[in-house]
This record gives sequence, structure tokens and C-alpha cells, in this order.
Amino acid sequence: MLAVIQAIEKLKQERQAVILAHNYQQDAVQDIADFTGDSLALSRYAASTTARVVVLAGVRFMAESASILAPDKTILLPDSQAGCPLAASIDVAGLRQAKARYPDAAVVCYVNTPADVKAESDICCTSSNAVAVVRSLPQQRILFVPDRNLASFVARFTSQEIIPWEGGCITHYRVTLDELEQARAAHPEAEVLVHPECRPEVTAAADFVGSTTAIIKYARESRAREFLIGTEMGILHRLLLDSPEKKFYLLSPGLVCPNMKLTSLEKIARCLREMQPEVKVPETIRQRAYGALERMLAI
Ligand code: CIZ
Repeated sequence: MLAVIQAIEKLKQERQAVILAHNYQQDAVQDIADFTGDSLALSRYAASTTARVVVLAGVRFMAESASILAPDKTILLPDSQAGCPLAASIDVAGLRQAKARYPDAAVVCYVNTPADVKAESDICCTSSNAVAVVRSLPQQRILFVPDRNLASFVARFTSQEIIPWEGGCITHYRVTLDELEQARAAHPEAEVLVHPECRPEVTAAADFVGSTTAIIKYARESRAREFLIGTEMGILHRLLLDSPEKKFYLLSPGLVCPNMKLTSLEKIARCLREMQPEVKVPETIRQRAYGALERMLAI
């Protein structure tokens, strides 16, 4: 392990690279990163860094977002197979059909989408700002893609009509209300913090619903000493580093995303050595996708 860490440090210097890791990455990958965060924070870091090369330890749509916001940088995705089934649940052809069915609707796309779907959308959103983004729009009808659970969460806070795309995150979908109730019975003092990609009955029963960044902040600031966590297990590492005196329990053993676990230290070293796999969004798509992200950032 030490040898591979040393190799990465040397390659980082040679390539003028930074390593950005998503909150769901393996502990060792988070530990070697220059910055950890959610996908939007990672892309913003990629855009602001002076480094020439960005290793995006995450999944493909995150590397694409970094390429959209930082087109002058080389974006490397350590494992080219690291995809996101939720992002793969929608494509441009399908979205165009839905747009034709609801011509008066604004299209709001979650960050977990391919770049060409972002390019076809009016505005992007993340799990932290989805409600604010939808409420900022003048349209009464919103075509919300691709996560139906996030769509249903947003619908609780607006009078606009939310038309969901029928996609979902298989990892968050595994958490059931039964598991939540059992976990609560076992840890009655614990606060339940879940991601909005969880099922509606799970988010409705939770004490707090938010993005990974929001969950980390909530746990840090809460007076509670114990928490039941309903999002991918990689977040436990950050939660414990941040609040070592508190206790965190995963709501379900199913909260492991196999795609997020594809990145390893060895693959990071290899991509820096070979300068690939590179993710580069074609310029025509990038400019339109940038528009959707920029409109979100303006809110
Ligand atoms: O936007 C992200 O990074 C995702 C997929 C989850 C989150 O809440 O951070």
C-alpha cells in the first residue's frame, strides 16, 4: 500500500495533477484525495484548481460534469467501467419523446445524468438544491429526470405539477421502511438521516433528508450523539473523521454502490501513468450542458 501511495504522489507532481474523490469512494481513496465532496463540489474544484490534470475518483457522470465546467483540464476516470445505473436510465431519444408529450413543461435534470441529457434540459439540479431550482421556475409543469424518488420528494414542497421520469438508484432503493423502523427500535436515541434518492416512505419517516454534503453538515451540527445513515456507506468515513465522538450506523447492509467501489489506489496510479481513461465531453454538447449547470449555479 505504501509503495502505491508513494507512486501516486510522484506521478501527481510529474503530471501536475489533483485527485478529487466523491463521498462514496473507498476509505483509502478518500484519504489520498486532495479534496472530497459531492459531485457539484468536485466539478467546481476541478474548474478552480490550477492543476492541469484532474483524477476524478467517482463515476462517469461526475467526470463529465468536471469536463463541462473545466474544459481546459484533462479529466481522468480511473476505471472506465465506473458508471451510474440511475444516469443510464435516461437517454436523449427518450427525453425528446417525453418533451414532445409535455411541450409546456420545463425540464429539470438531476446531476446524475449523461452530459447529452443535461444539454437537452432547461436546468440542472443537485439533491441539495432540487426544491429551490424547481420553485425558481415560472412553469407550472416540470418534467423531472431521472430519479422518481427525488421527484416525489420535491413534489412535497411545491404546488407545481412534477412529472417524474421512472428511474431510480438501485442502491438507495434497497432501504426499506421496515429496516428503518427496526434500526430505530434498536437505536431509539439516534436521528435518521437519509438521501432523497431513498423511497418516499423512507424519506417521509426520516428526521432529515439531504445530499451527502447536507448529511455531513447536519451530523456535525446536531446535538444528537447517534445517527442512522441512509445513503451509500462510503460517507461513514467522512462522518467519522468529521465527528469522531459520535456514532453512525448504516440503515441497511444494501447501501453499497458497486460502481463507486471500482476505483482503487492501483487504478489511480495507472491512470496517472498512462494518462487515460480520459473523459472529454464534445464541445457542442458541453456548451449546452454548461448552460443547464450555469442556470442552476445562478440560483
Ligand atoms: O451529487 C452527488 O454527488 C450525489 C450523487 C449524491 C450526493 O448527495 O452527494
